[in-house]
Amino acid sequence: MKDFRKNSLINYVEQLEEESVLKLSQELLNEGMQPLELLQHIKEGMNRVGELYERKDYYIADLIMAGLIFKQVLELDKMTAHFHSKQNKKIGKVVLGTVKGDIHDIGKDIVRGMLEINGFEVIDLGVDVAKEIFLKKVEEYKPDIVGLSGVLTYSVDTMKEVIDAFIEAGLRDTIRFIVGGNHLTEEVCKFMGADSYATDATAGVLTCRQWINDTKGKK
Ligand code: B12
Repeated sequence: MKDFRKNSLINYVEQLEEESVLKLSQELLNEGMQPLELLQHIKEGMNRVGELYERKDYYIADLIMAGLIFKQVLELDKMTAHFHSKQNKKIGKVVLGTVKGDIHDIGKDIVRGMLEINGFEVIDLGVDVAKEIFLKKVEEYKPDIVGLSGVLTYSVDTMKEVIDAFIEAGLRDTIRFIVGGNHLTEEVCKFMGADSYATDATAGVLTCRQWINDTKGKK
């Protein structure tokens, strides 16, 4: 029964059935499903939307609709409580942003929420962020970690450009870089010169916590 409803949810997302997605999400949360599990199912539906777009069965308007549905799920009370509650005691500081040329922000916003509930202060620079802005904000806020988000293939090059700009400015050794996006791999991470990568928020936040626990950052 549980699997049936989980599959229904994924199908509703794929079919962009906004009302059904929201209704079933709310029901599943009320019945005790954990926000992180719900997130995984919605994400699976989004992947299918992406595949339909790639096959040209869906258009850009469908991607926009999928994005709007996802954002509404994140605004359900139990999701907001999970992803947006801030801890008073701060364990570290992260400058986070989606790199230039990329305006996808759903994943970044989830990462921000999860970092915050794990005690990080997050300076969120938004989307389409130029390397100069990352440099300026790092000099201003002196974070432990910089998180770069990007889900487009060409964002890999842009992320590398950001890290290269820090090397040129002589600031690379003062911080750790974590890059995130569901197409990233160990190999790509090495190519960019990042310290780590994550294809989901939970793994990324765990890495950030380990860095703080192990060495209190590189500073
Ligand atoms: C919704 C969506 C959109 C929406 C975005 C709305 C928004 N506010 O974000 C809109 C309509 C704007 C959009 C536009 C485009 N999109 Co789009 N989009 C998607 C879609 C369907 C879902 C993305 C999403 O939100 N996923 C859910 C989130 C939760 O997952 P996530 O982003 O991966 O984030 C998780 C992890 O990656 C990780 N993470 C992410 N960032 C970070 C950062 C750090 C530091 C860490 C630790 C972890 C981390 O944690 C997150 C949570 O677990 C994807 C398909 C897909 N499979 O992802 C296509 C997809 C990403 N889009 C695609 C394309 C092609 C486009 C357009 C170029 C289309 C066009 N012709 O205009 C434009 C590009 C616009 C631009 N310049 O950025 C392609 C990219 C292909 C490629 N290989 O480059 C995809 C893969 C679809 C496809 N299969 O073809 N899109």
